[in-house]
Amino acid sequence: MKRISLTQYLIEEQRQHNNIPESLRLLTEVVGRACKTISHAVGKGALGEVLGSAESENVQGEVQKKLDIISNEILLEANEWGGHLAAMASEEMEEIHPIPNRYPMGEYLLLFDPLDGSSNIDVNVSIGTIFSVLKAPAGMKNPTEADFLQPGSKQVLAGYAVYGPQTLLVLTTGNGVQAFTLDREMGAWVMTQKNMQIPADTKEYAINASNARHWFPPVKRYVDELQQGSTGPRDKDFNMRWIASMVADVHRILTRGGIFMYPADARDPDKPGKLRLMYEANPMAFLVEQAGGAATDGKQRILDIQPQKLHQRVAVFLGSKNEVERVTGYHLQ
Ligand code: AHM
Ligand code: MG
Repeated sequence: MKRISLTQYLIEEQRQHNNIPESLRLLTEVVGRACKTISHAVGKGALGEVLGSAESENVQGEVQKKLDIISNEILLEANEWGGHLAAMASEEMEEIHPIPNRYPMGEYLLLFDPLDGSSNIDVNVSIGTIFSVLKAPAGMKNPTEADFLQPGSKQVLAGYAVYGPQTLLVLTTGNGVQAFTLDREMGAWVMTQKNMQIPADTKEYAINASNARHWFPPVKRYVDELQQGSTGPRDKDFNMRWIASMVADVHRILTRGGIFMYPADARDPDKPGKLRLMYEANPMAFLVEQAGGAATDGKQRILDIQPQKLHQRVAVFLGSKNEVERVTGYHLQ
């Protein structure tokens, strides 16, 4: 099989479709390089003394793991000096991070969850990095949080790296979803899946069922029907998977279909779900739609939501189209 590197893919994509300006391509390569460095740190585990908690909390009040902080630093340092970005924002930082004055200011805004699936870090289960790129508003001089508050439909690039048995980089620039595997000997991203497609139907669902008692009626109804299997209204048996790393769950869905749910629930009306809109739900929704799937918050398309805050949370239903439409329909009835 002819090997196509990330660089070659991006250049050919630009030639054929004119959808990846040079600065976006270079920015993508920098993010890919940072993910290689994170993959290396993750792979060292206890030998690199990177496991365990740090003594700090992030903006969401969650205890930070050492690897959360290391990965955040790696992404900031890699992306600061290239001249492609105006500012960055991260799950691990309360405020946005404008590019320091000593470097030229570029035209893009980068958002990331540097290490998603933190609860899996210390137990050697797949974790990942999620990223999203927006264009800075025209005429912007000093970037502020308000410049980031654009709906997900404005993303020009989104993707994730998953650090599992293999390290993969999966991305979209709005022309399908491609996956690259890290060739560890060569240090290169090599394309291994082109145009990933999510089947419209599935027999697999993913939800943290320990929250069942808090679910609202539409989610209860939907999951209850799945669990009745071939003796219930769905007439078929469903299987469940829950990795508790969104990247790994979404990667499975991009590979073989399925529905992923992190609903809002009755616990806290001010906290709709657990996942963050701008650097978790939006990039995943862009990828899933580009692979023929659907992504909603139960009522509307995630990519249409106008963000109010950088760290805003959102309910998430994504994956195989017919299932996402069904559970969304139950919410709208
Ligand atoms: P994190 O960004 O702090 O790691 O939290 C996000 C993760 C997702 O990767 C995953 O889908 C979810 O939290 C798992 O939540 P739970 O602990 O309820 O299973
Ligand atoms: Mg995270």
